Amino acid sequence: MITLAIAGKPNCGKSTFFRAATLAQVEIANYPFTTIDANHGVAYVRTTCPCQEMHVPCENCRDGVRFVPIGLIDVAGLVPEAHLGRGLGNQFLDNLRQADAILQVVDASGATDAEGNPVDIGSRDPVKDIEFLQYEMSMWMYGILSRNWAKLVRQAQGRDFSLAAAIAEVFAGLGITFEHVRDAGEAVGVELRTAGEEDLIRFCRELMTISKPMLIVGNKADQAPKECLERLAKHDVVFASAAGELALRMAAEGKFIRYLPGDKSFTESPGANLNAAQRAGLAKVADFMQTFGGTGVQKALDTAIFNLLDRIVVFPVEDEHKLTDGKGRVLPDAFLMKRGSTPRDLAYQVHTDIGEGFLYAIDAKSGMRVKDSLELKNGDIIKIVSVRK
Ligand SMILES: Nc1nc2c(ncn2[C@@H]2O[C@H](COP(=O)(O)OP(=O)(O)OP(=O)(O)O)[C@@H](O)[C@H]2O)c(=O)[nH]1
Ligand SMILES: [Mg+2]
Repeated sequence: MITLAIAGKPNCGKSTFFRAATLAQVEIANYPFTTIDANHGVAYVRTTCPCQEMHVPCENCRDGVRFVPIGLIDVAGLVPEAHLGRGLGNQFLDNLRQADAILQVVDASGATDAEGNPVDIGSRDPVKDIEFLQYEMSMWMYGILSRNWAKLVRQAQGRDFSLAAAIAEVFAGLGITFEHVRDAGEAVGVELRTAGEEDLIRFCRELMTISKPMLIVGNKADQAPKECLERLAKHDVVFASAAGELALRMAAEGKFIRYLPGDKSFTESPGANLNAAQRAGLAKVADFMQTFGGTGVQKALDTAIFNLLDRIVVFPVEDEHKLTDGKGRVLPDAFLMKRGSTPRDLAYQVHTDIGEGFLYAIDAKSGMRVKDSLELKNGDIIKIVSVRK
């Protein structure tokens, strides 16, 4: 499953974000290192279900809103110099290796210092929190590279041996490929074989950026002073109130309100017995949503998957008329495919056997057989015809 990791300094609201997105019971508290072991859960990205457009009855969406599962990891807090073992050290950087992309949560309200200790709201410049994670991750990679460097260079003296291929092998566990290494090498523009420490650090930074895309989430925006918001807004940031989203998700679970994650507003359920404190809390969240166009949590997840990782949603079916699978379930699956994928890629994603036996595909919306080279579009419903089942 495509997976995002939530990373950032301690106490910025990572677990609150995680809990809001997964409703898993994880610990939240206003001090650093509340989370020690990474939490793994399932979150969802939001898309339009094609059932309404196609006029078919569907049990896999909510009023035409479809939620597609992704993996989410809540990583322990990282402090400056984590790569040297400070704070909880390196093992948490290791957690990030399983992720396709990273949500970097920063405390937009400037209410926590570099180490995550509570300070007065607005007293820490939140922009300072952006830089350090990328630095820590690059330095961590550099540490791995430099430990292996002498051996790699020695090996690369043999003929027909590519240093880039060997570097890719060292970082294979991080999902780094030969192409990533080649592109990063080209971007820094130095001959790696003879590169010095500074160039290798720059190379690692480039490699990190290419292989682990990051989205910055400006959390606690609900209590952020205007100045902090303005400073952060100069960067590419999704503002959020994870605490607000959590309150809404719990209220919706309890049927007090009608709210789907990612909605721009919510409504109170008729007859909901809210007390004054609950009502005041929800009113605050409503204000925030009005200013920011929602709580930002769903937006962050969607932006990471659809923009950063460039995915589209495709619905495979077995019956192109009823839009069902073999068991008669309407639009049972939704796949997050890389943009540019073809029907054959989809066939492989459904099952290797189906991919290997791929004959052709039918676009259920048009009812037409489509070319092998067709680029799938977001929202496509595709029947795969394969010699294998
Ligand atoms: N105002 C406000 N407070 C928040 C928000 N999100 C989290 N908090 C508070 O920030 C504190 C830290 O939240 P956690 O979710 O435990 O933070 P964390 O990043 O997981 O912390 P560590 O596990 O210690 O690294 C708690 O007191 C939360 O209630 C938010 O969106 N707005
Ligand atoms: Mg935590």
